[in-house]
Amino acid sequence: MSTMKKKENESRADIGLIGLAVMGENLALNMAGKGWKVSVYNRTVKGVEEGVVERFVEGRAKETTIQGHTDIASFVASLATPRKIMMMVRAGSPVDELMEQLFPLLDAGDILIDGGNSNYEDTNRRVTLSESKGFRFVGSGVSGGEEGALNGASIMPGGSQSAWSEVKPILQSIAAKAEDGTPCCDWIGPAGSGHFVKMIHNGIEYADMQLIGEAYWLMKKLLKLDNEDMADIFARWNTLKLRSYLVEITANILRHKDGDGNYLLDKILDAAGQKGTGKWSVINAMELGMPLGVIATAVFERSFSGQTELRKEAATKFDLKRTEAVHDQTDTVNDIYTALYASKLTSYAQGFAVLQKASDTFGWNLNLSSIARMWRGGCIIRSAFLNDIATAFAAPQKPGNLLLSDYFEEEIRGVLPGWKRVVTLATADEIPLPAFASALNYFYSLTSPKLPANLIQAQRDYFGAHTFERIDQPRGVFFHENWTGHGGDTKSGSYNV
Ligand code: NBP
Repeated sequence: MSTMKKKENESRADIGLIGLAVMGENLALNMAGKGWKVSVYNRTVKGVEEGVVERFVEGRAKETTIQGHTDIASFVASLATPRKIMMMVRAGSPVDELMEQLFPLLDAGDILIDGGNSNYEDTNRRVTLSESKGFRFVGSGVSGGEEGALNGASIMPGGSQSAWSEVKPILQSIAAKAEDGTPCCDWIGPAGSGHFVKMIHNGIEYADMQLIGEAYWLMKKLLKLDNEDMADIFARWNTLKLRSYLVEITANILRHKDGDGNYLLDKILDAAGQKGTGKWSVINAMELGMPLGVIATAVFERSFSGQTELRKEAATKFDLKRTEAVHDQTDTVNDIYTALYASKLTSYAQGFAVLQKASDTFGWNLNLSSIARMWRGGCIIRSAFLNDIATAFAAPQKPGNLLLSDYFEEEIRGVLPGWKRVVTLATADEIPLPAFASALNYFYSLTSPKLPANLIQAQRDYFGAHTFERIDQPRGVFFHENWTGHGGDTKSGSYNV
């Protein structure tokens, strides 16, 4: 590049950002605050969203150097090469539409970054498409909501490897910093791996929220604690091993009063919504043949919560005694703490096992310890025990399952009695706690050298000639039994899903 061209390039913006909704605006302000020259663009839909760019540049961005563009070509031209363009638009077809508009305006080596919640398979496709045209594509999960976008998010980039050194200084500067000062952003791996990791992050978030909900419900229904008592308990837990953003905000939510002086939480309808990343986590775990029961339970419980009329009707038909028993409050609260800790751990163990399986299946070479470190700050599931998880996965002998690492094996040993007591107590007192129970049952299955699947396989062979392996023969040798005496010897084709 000639000196003149170099100078021209230096005067241009370091990064461009497209999509000025809540995430895009705050990320742009975060970047500008870190000293980067930022250009922004938002499509203008006449009569609907007219003036989005002007409103931002004249409003929140007024005191900054952020340049606004209402024309995509002038936006692209304002960027230093290789161009770095971050898209913060609605996931799905908007990303493809935007890419089609951008492609003719780009030069070889330019980098598109999709920071939205895209499906990782879309990102696989977009990386391949962009690279086939000589461009680079980074699919990056961003977690932390509005607050994280402005003050530091957890950022999970993957895709075109050669883009990492170019985007790393910018992305790491706007990422949250863990307590040891490390940025919560590092390279995840090729193709759609960044979005896959973000998806599992969100799945874990669903499970964390369901488990905290069950802990709250047990204290309310089983122990009849009031909101202030429960807020104190969650606040105390937030100083212990359960220290995390979600536990912290739960204490705040429990104390929050409405305008009339009553607790707002008690007035909120018990019907939880969802946007889909929990569901995607479960679908993908199923595709990979991996158990992800705690997250699946959390997703199904959100669906169930929406069936309010059905639940009301069922409650009138079954007069369950519910919560008549009196339990020692201190002991039971301690047991709920241990059950929440153990169930959370189980959910993380399942989530990380899915990541490992995806890594092996797709050849991503994921670093689970680094992923755990990236989730320590900025994101919704940030928590103290991610330090212990990162350490467990950094061990020279990587555990086959998180719960089997030396540290967590000891932890589970310590909390198992309380975990069992809580599940037993609530079941007997007819209080639903599906995620706690699912987690405990996963642990029981995990630690069972034998399971009743011999019977399932026998049934499959009985009705469908699906064959079985025998314990007295090597693995991989399949047998078929003529169970009824009048079946034939023909076996069904065997395949696994
Ligand atoms: P939204 O997901 O609501 O998306 C709105 C933005 O997308 C607007 O700038 C809109 O432009 C733009 N857009 C749409 Br819709 N269709 C477009 C198209 N065909 N071409 C160009 N632009 C288009 O915004 P958000 O809540 O800020 O989220 C942005 C991304 O980040 C999403 O993928 C989201 O899932 C993800 N995310 C959100 C959060 C959160 O807490 N909100 C957290 C983490 C990740 P317009 O102004 O012209 O309509």
